[in-house]
Amino acid sequence: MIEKAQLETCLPTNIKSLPNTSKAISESFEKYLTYHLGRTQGCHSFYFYEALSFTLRDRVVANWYKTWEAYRQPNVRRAYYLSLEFLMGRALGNHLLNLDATESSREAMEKFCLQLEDVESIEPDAGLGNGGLGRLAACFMDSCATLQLPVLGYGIRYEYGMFKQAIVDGRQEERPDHWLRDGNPWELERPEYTQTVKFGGHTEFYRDEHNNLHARWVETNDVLAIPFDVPISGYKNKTVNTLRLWKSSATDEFDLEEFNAGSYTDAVAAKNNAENITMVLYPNDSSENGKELRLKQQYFLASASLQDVFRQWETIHGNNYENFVAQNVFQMNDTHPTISVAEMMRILMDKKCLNWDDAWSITTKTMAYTNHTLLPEALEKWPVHLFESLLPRLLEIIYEINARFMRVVQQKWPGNTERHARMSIIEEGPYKQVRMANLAIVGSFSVNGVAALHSQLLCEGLFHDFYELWPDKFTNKTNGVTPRRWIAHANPEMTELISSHIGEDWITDLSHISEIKKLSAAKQKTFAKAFKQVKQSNKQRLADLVEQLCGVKFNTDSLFDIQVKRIHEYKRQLLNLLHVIHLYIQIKQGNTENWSNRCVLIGGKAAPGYILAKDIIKLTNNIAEVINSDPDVGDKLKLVFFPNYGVTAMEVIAPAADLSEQISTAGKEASGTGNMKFMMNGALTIGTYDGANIEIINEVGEENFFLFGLKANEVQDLQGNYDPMHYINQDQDLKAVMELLQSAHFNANEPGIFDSIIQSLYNRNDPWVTFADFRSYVDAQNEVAKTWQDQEKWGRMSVMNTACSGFFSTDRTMQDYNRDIWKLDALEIK
Ligand code: GPQ
Repeated sequence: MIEKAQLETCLPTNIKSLPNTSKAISESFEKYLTYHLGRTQGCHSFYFYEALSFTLRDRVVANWYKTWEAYRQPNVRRAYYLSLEFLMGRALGNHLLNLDATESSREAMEKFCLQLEDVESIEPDAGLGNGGLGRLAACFMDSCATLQLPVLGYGIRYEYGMFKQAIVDGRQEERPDHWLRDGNPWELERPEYTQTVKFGGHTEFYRDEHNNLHARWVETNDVLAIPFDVPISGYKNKTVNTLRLWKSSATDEFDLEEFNAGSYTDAVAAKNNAENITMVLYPNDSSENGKELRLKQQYFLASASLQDVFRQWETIHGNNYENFVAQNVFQMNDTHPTISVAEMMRILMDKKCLNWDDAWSITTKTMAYTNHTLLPEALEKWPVHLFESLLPRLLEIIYEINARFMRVVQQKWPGNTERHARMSIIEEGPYKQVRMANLAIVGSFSVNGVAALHSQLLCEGLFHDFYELWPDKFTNKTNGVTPRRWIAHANPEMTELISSHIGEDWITDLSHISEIKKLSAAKQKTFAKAFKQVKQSNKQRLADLVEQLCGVKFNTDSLFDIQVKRIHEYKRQLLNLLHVIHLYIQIKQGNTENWSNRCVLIGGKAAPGYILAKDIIKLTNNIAEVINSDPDVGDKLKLVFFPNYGVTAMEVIAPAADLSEQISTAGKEASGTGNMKFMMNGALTIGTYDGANIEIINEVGEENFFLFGLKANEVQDLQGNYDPMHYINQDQDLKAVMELLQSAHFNANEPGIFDSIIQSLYNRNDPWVTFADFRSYVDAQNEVAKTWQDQEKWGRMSVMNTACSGFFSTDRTMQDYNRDIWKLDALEIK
């Protein structure tokens, strides 16, 4: 821990910015490698990456400092993005782009006979998230810095991020992702801002000198929260925002009494409990967890972050909280950090001695909540008994919040006990549970969904009671992705092409990308031709990677048909596989007139405990094995399972896709964001009327989208009457596909291994109604194949997708949040 004593100095507070020339960069690189890292040629290549990263980090530090200074001024309103996940991916290439230092760094590396791309590829992904929700937080951070909005991210510095997926004998095996093993040049430890987080213990009441009653939480087991700051640079501006990640650590107070005399080492070892809190990311996407350690993580993040905000507030404003609401707003990323509502109340009442009403007024004017799913299994509930032992003071506060809230409900709907039970923060039952979504809604001034349909369904369904009570709380904020990472960085050739026609404004205002539609007829023609060449070259890059990872050769003249995302029944990778089997049957039967060759790529991780999802991976690999080794099939059809899909893989995959598979059961995918990355990079989408697909159709037009399947209301109407056999009996193709699957054609030596998959498809209660959409999916795929035959038409549609993707920039999303929720002023850093 850093001691408080400070020496008087006359150090300059105005840190100088460093030049970005290749000379300055190569000198700094060499100095870091030699003197700081103590390495020379022939060392492990990680040190090259580290030396270049330190060099670049030096170039953000001056602006980082200036940004902090600007945000520290009184009257600057700030937002805090609270999230258990930030799926950042790699940092180096992103800063190179933002600092406009790519070319000079490339030159600098060449002086040492190094390729910049090789150095970049050494960086491990910061995999501090599962999927869409975590990646969205990362894109938000990027856009806020580029828009110069005073937004701070608060998260957890997991020692182990999202597991690495190995495929062994066709099955997923999880390998630990020790991403910090060799050190992380992109973080700055700030032990001087360490916070203490309490667990356990009990509440004690006491009276102050004015005879007012207060509570204090005593005899707790305390854990230290140490912040590590990660710089978030804006695109070619001077803003450098901060992502502050907390690491848990034991306090230095050893409870030696608990141990026998002489058990000093045991006492020290017992401190591991504290360090465990931030050890590992829970690898479950859109599903509830219920584990004690997970609740500890959530409270740890909430408590450390809120205390940190109060610490900063008090250095400027002392104990005056009058303007706190005017200058602070917290955005909670799903229910994961929503214990913040109760923690805010605790801090304001127990620590700052405010009364309930004042504390509640501040809390409910500064908290905002984003919901990311309608799936009931993802809605977090925590057993009351867990709260009792772990967070007793917080439970008391939650009970009081609920008691007061139930009086509001009673006033609005007197005697409506069913509604009261539904809206209560406490769920009754065999054992009581705390409903985190209800706590979030009651404690926030704003609740939003992440795409138009999703927000509408929240108001009509899941949160209908609350919507009737507080209609004005609910809004929609359609997701986006950052065009810097997902076009400028991932697809440099397309970037070059677009900028050479319409300039570079589109990179910071993606609505400008539509200008490629307005080029003269002659220019459109040359543009389309070059656009196709870029796609071919990106396809080659992916084909090389696929060959290296899967040992399968993709022909770049084939249609690249891609589905990458977490493996989940609702996302219906199975529907994709049924179609692949259907194509295989067609080939075997010789129905290949006007055939469009296809390379199908499926990738994604399954939660380690989600057995059926893991079976889907195995099935994909088994089908791939049969298809890829069948000489009758050849280039007509290829299938691979892409291992260890993640952010960095997507940077190669999205630019290379011809067809983007967004085929969730309608009403189940809140938004989707992969769909947007593919669209931006010129892929056509085959998709259901779900999530942000609907808005993609609105932008690009139905004629440039392959729409199929039941609508959300039709899916709902079908529940209860769904008869899988009805579809089998009606459809010879589906029948043939299922017969082949059931004949063990793909598991000849492994009898029965796909039985649960098959059963799930035949289940009358199958919530994903896969068979119901089979016919319309295959028809849409036939349309895809037919369109592919007309390469010119495909090319036009492809350009249209890129040209119409302007709405899906997170710059637009952040402007929406800012206009309606955060109300921050952009702050130019001089
Ligand atoms: N999402 Cl609740 C996740 O990635 N993880 C989660 O735990 C929850 C949601 C996704 C959601 O499934 C996608 O449809 C969204 O596009 C994404 O969040 C971002 O909003």
